[in-house]
Amino acid sequence: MSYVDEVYAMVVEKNPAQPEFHQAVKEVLESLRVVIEAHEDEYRKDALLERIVTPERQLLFRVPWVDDKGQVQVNNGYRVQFNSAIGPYKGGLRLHPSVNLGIIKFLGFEQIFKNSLTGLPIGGGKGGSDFDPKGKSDREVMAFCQSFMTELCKYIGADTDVPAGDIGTGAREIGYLFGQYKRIRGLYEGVLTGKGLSYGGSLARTEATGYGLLYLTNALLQDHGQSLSGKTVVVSGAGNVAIYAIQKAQQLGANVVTCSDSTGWIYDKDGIDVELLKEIKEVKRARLSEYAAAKPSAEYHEKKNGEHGVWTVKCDVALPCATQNELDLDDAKALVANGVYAVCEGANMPTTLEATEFLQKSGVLFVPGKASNAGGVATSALEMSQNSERLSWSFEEVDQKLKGIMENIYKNISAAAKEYGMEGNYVAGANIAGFLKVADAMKAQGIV
Ligand code: NDP
Ligand code: 2IT
Repeated sequence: MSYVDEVYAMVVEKNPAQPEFHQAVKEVLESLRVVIEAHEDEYRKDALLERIVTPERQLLFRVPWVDDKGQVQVNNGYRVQFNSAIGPYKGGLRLHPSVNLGIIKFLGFEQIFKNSLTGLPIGGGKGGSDFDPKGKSDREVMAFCQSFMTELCKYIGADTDVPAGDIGTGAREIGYLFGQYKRIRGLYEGVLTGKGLSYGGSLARTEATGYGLLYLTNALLQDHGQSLSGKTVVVSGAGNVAIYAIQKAQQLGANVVTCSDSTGWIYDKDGIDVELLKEIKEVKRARLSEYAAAKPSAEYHEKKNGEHGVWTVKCDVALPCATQNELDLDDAKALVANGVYAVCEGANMPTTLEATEFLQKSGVLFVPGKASNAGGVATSALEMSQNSERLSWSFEEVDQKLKGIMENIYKNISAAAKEYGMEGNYVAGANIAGFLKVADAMKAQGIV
């Protein structure tokens, strides 16, 4: 058996019941096959692959908190410190009932290569909890965040591990987490990113993942002699990534006709009204059905099992920005039948392996999340730089740097794919380019 196949079999055996983690590892290892085979003896002797698929440290902890009725609730807390070869662990905290160790490991593993692609000195990590902020009062969310940080604060710090937002963790949660860290550790430092602007946050971090996705998509289209102007775009999700992806796509001249949440989806032929969407999702924390109630041009479709939602809408560009495995083979077939030109992932691993393969074989330009959604974590790294030098840069300065980073990522993944004989395969390009830097740093640092 080849080294790549052996390591994948080992991952499946040693990490039972973690299908998302297996999926993420499989995608990366398949892409690396050509690189590994060229240096198989050296990598095997150093157990490089075994080390890269094994987290440096996994923290699992109890998070007890008291709800508004006086009842004690208990959630699971996680932080997986996956790889620190190129910098302190960096990655978000997900708060969603579906969170388990396998999900956090898949996200942490992806983060290693994504962070490497940014060109900035950040290692890979991820954390979170099965706590569901939906429907909770602000006090309940604060109680949870304080309890979560009371344990987590022992293991993180501005130079060791710097968490941030992800699904269910936005500005409110980051504020409560930061307050508790400062209170217990007595340190005013950049231990979290995505902070509010009044206490060390960076301008443009809120917009960064969505804007970055569009900067990369724009670079991709330009490289193929196209532009976003006049293109029809479908977006899934209605959270942080989706909202600012829609906004930037519109600024670049596209017509964005869909968005979705966990209960249903919107088709608005006149184009999504971002201000209305922000009011419903960021301020009222309400359901998308309210969008259609407020805007006559919009249709609301309740989510049903087996229904393919936004992917059935005819479009030129599709941007999945909600969650993992939200775009399956049937969705990919529907997109191709409707003539889709490019799919760029805003979420982490939103496209199944079968769907990815089908899109690529059908000639659709496909960019994986670890490249196209890296603008969020890249801007987090810019927030860390600003915190270290105790300065704040202007919106324009951060936004310009973000744009440069995304264009550079596109250039690098494109060049890596070409160099290894897979021109246009951006999955391979992203995995190879991300891996080579981490592997080089791991080799230089010896067996640790
Ligand atoms: P948010 O919590 O702000 O928004 C998530 C959106 O996706 C919401 O509209 C939510 O619906 C929907 N959603 C979440 N889970 C499900 C599900 N199981 N089924 C259907 N819909 C779902 O999260 P973000 O926008 O921050 O994150 C979206 C994706 O982008 C995730 O994959 C995340 O890992 C990734 N990402 C985020 C970055 C960031 O900086 N925030 C950076 C890079 C990647 P509802 O409104 O009903 O909750
Ligand atoms: O998936 C991601 O890259 C994020 N959720 C952002 C991580 C970060 O540290 O900003």
